[in-house]
Amino acid sequence: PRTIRIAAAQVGAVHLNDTRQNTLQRLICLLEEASSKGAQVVLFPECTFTTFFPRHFISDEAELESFFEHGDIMTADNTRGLFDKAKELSIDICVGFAEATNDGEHYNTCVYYHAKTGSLLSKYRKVHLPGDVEPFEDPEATNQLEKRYFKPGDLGFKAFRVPDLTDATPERGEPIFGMMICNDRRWAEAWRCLGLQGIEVVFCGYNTAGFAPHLWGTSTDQDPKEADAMALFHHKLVMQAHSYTNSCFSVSAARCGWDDGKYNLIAGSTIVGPDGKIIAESATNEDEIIITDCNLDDCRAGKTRTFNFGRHRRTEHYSIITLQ
Ligand code: CDT
Repeated sequence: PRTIRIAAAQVGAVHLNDTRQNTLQRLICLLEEASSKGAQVVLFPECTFTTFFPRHFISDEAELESFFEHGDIMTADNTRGLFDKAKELSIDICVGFAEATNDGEHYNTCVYYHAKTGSLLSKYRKVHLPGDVEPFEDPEATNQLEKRYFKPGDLGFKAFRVPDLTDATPERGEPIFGMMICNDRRWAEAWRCLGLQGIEVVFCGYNTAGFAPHLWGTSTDQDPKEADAMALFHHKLVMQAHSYTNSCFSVSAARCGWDDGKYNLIAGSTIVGPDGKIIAESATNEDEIIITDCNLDDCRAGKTRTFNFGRHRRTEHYSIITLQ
């Protein structure tokens, strides 16, 4: 069988003043724990290496740049330790980070690192950037300034094959993986772009505010408990529904907990099967590994029957989706 042991590394609170070395060390510990449990691939969250800085209005350019990764993510001082450890343990990792390019552009990015070859097999830049360009007037509001700090991703939704994880069979080939980042998971279009490429596992790291009344705008968002439960419900709803309608596994990893004791991010890291059921789920809002075996052949039933795209889709009615 084409079975892969996949883990999500949930990362608890990361405060504004936490040192990068301390955060990096926590990520390495999580990777070691996943390795001791036999993981072959580990997903880390969105913007893994720092606190989720888009909640803050940062006007000082140098301070803002300090949250971004510059240069080669595999060898830069602030991030190298995780990639070196992945190589040492022979585990592939998918990890999110704030990317500053040599041309001075900024993206919300993740990469898939293939341990055996020590190389990046794929890079994805977040397409759906939530939030605003301008901060809220209320100084107490939690901002989501992704539209200010990042450019929309320019790499599309590209599935990719990953060697060395399973014994490839001639008729199925190597596993087909794809990546999205946080808000992307709410968009059926993102999933379908991957689904149409025969995706078998979708990886998605996230930072989702549990209580941020200015952001969500729903009737439940004034009560912190209700708001948190609703955000968690919507997270699971989209992961389960879209895994089902694209007949694929999905893995999600939260950056969660109370950053600075003040900003609540939901937990709820999950691994979902192609039938839409949750197979593994985090139990805390702290650093935690969830892990399970995924038999990719379980994707076949959906892909050949109910969601056989070639037989059942009616593309003549879908053109409205790509009109402006
Ligand atoms: N990081 C990220 O994309 N967070 C968003 C928050 C929504 S803003 C209302 C999310 O979709 O989870």
